Amino acid sequence: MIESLLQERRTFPPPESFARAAHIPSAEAAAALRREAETDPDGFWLRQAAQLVWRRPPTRALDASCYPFVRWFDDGELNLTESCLDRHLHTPRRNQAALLWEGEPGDTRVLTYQQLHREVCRTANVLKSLGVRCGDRVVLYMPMVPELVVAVLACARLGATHSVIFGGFSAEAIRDRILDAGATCVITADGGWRRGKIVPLKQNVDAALRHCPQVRAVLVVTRTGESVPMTPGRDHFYADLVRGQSAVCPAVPVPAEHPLFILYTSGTTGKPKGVVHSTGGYGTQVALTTRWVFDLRDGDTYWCTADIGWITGHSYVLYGPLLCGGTTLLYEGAPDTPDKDRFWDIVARWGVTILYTAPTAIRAFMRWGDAYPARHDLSSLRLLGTVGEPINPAAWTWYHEVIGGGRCPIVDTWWQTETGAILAAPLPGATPTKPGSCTHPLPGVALEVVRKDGTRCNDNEGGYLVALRPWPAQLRTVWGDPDRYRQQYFSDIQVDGRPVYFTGDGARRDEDGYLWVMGRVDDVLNVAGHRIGTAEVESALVSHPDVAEAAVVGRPDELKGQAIVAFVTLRAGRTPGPEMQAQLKQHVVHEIGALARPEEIRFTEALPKTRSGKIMRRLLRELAAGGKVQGDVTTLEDLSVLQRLATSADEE
Ligand code: 7RM
Repeated sequence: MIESLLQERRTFPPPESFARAAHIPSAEAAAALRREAETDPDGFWLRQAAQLVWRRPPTRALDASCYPFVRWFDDGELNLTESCLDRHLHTPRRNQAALLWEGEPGDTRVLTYQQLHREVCRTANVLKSLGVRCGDRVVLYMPMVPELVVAVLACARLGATHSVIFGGFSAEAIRDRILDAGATCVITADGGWRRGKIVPLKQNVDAALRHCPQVRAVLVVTRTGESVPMTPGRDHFYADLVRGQSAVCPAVPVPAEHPLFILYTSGTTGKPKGVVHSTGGYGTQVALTTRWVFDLRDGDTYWCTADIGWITGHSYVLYGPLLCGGTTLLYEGAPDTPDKDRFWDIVARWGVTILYTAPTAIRAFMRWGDAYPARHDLSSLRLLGTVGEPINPAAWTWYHEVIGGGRCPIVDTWWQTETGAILAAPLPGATPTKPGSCTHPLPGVALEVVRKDGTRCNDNEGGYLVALRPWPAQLRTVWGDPDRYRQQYFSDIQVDGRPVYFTGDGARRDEDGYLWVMGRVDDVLNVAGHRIGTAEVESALVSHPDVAEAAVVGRPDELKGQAIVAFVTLRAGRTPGPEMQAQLKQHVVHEIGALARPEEIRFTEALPKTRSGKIMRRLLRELAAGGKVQGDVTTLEDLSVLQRLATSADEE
């Protein structure tokens, strides 16, 4: 059992004006959907699937005969790019913006649905000319430019499985992923812009390819114009090949279960874990959740700030909004370039109506201060979203007030690379929100909080977050390693004698049925026999007006089993020191109780994060225990953070 100590009691009902126009406009409408999904799940999901364009519509929903390996819409055939693009070509939407793009230097581009369709077809023809066929794997290592969206869709057009590697990864990481996927073609760029500097993408690809003889072709998009070495016969400039290509390219229909993409995510071992997503099930649930959770509609300017190298970018920058016929904004660069108001400048200039970002970014904005958003008119915003980590109520409140002007619902969306689509979130026109809770599983989704033995937890009893039933967008396997799929996700917990999907997260449900994710169970603290989730102690620390961000870990302690060590980043202009340490310890005691009192508080300029912005508590745990960091640090975003943390500890 994981004890739950912190209680947030405020609730925020959907604003009436928002609810009136929403796709799901009331609690009654939401309840009706839940009932429909519970009483006839197959019918429910088949009706949702019918929102896509199928060459052969499916007649079956779930096939669990090889559970935990599952199939959805098994007898259907489709090409997902027809749902994203072709369906709009004979409607007025063809002249609507599909993509709004802004580069870090300030250059911009807009592509209508018709233009995007043409570019995708031309690029698909280029790939075809390079020998790419249905079922091949293509690796993409690119900056956030329109050509990345085009390249992803061009692969899907041909039935080639794409694997996007985030532009911050090293040559070694690219090599491992190319080899694991067995990719034969790589699409990259000469470079990309990040904080005014060029990221040497092509150079990294060249280094990776020294060990990947099966890669026959490299396509290089020109972004920075820097000269890059080209290997004759293997490397081609995109501009040279796309010139003269036909803007017609028939979409290749594939079975619903065809792998649309592989996305690598860090595992506990060094070997990359290739999460495999399907076409029909993934497309169905991503489209559905975009409509339900973001309430996306005509006229919206939708901005999800994630990089397409992450699942959030796949599902909610690219596929979700395009499947809904929406307008999606892409920004290439950093949030503090040229200044710390870049995001607010973008929101104001493009008139962004829906903004979806991560708690780590929100906490950075809080830390930078209110003056930056205050410079801009943010009144176009109507809905805010968050994803990636538990959001501390303090950061939620800041987001709600300072960015949302108190008028925008916030959707706290819980999901994973493996789930493909959002599984728990408020329906913004129907669900009252509580700061820090992702509220309820979406209709049709069976998330539950259980004990190690599979029995259901009581209200407010912390436990393990599991999915009792399969869902259409779930991962199908780990690429090339089905045993790892079963072992990793289905071997920890059984409910009624049947293995269920374990998310790796700890959570509780409160007395109103609201879900509170308490962090990864690997990170759970154990103080004097009390198992405490990291999220609650961190949340208490961040609710102090001087704290911007906090991460807590356990350090082995003879007396208590573990003692809590807190790593704290202060807001701009606050002074670290013994007095602040005492104050913060007292604050936690006041907010939670003496058992959560940090034994030690360490101030730091920055916390170690993954490249997608999640705090890496494992590294802090090793530091707190007094040792050197031994484990794998390849997913760390900024190595110097670790060095600085290590030196600050030495100085104490
Ligand atoms: C989309 C994404 C997944 C892990 C997940 C959680 C944490 C994500 C929330 C959250 C609390 C949220 N995919 N997480 N969203 N925790 N509230 N709304 O982030 O595969 O990279 O990470 O992220 O621990 O298991 S991911």
